[in-house]
Amino acid sequence: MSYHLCLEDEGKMKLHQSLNGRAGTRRLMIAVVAAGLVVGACSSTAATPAPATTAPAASTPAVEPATAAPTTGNLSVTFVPKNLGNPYFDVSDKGGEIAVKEFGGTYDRVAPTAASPSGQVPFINTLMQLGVGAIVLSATDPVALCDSLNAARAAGVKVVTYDSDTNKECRDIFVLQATAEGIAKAQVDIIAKQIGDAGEIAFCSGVANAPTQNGWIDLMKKDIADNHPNITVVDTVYGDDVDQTALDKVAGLVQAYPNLKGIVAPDTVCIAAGGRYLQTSEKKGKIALTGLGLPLQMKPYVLDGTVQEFALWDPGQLGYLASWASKALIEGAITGKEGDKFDAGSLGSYEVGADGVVLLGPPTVFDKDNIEDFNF
Ligand code: RAM
Repeated sequence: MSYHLCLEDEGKMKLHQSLNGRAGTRRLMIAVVAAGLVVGACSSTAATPAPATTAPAASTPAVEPATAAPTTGNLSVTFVPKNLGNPYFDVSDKGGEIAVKEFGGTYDRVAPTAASPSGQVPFINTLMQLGVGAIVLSATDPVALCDSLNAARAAGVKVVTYDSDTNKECRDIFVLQATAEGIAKAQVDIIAKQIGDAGEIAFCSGVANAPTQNGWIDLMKKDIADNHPNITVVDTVYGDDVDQTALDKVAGLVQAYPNLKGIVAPDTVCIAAGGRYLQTSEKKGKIALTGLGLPLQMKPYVLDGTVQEFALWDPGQLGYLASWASKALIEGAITGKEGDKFDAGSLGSYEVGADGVVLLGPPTVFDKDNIEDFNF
């Protein structure tokens, strides 16, 4: 079996730097070759995602684990977002990098170009072999990454999920952006207000198996069923966190449902693509678009009236908090149990809640009055 490990230039360079900077380099390179992994430049056809639930067996390199030694003090933190090229993760991971620099650790970032579990697994396995101190990961699937993550944890790597969680047995801590109920309610309230609490709506999300986004969609459907009897959800589509795919999915919704009143995109990629589509469409102002977006990306659509309101937390703070959580785990200051407290730099002190969840804070709603106040 052969897998192509597709890294953008920056990720490729950094991974090579890490490889070259460590004693285990030679062993790892051999392992990568032995496992059939090809580390190379990205092309549009390079990453061929396997079925979502299939973790590639070949990605467990046959070498002795790089870290039998305790990880205390190994402040090398590598972020693994769902994919590269997603502006949301550029912002969140920049926050993570700032934190790592503040506490004097080493920051790295690697991810597949296409958001999928089969894309993330080889990176997790490689990072385990490198013996990083912590992996900070946004999960594309709740279970498909678990074998790799738990192997890494058994080898001494701390695992923090941020943005999108795995099952709780597969990580030490999940840094949650805002409560699922709060995120879901904010979006339903906005769409209900904008369409007069009646009519057809559809969801446009990112990756089909993304646990956190699917949780929000379930909560939104329940809220609509319970509290908004005149709103009908006609469809849910997935843009895979790829701008062009998301744009095509929005166009498809508009064509398929002539009476569509609203689109809720709990996904920064799809709401931005939706704004771009509607901006020049005859449906501008007729189909309400809301969801979760980055203020800088959404600003043109808000200022020209394509979009009235949407929500989000500060992704930079999310990454920042996740890095500080990983530091506390690496140093053994916390284990991830409920009640554990840790220092999060300029964000202050945080406490671990039930199921190893650390909550960042409430989401913000953006409109034309405040959109220019934000720089992410
Ligand atoms: C996209 C990603 C991310 C999600 C945001 C809202 O950028 O899918 O995981 O949290 O949208």
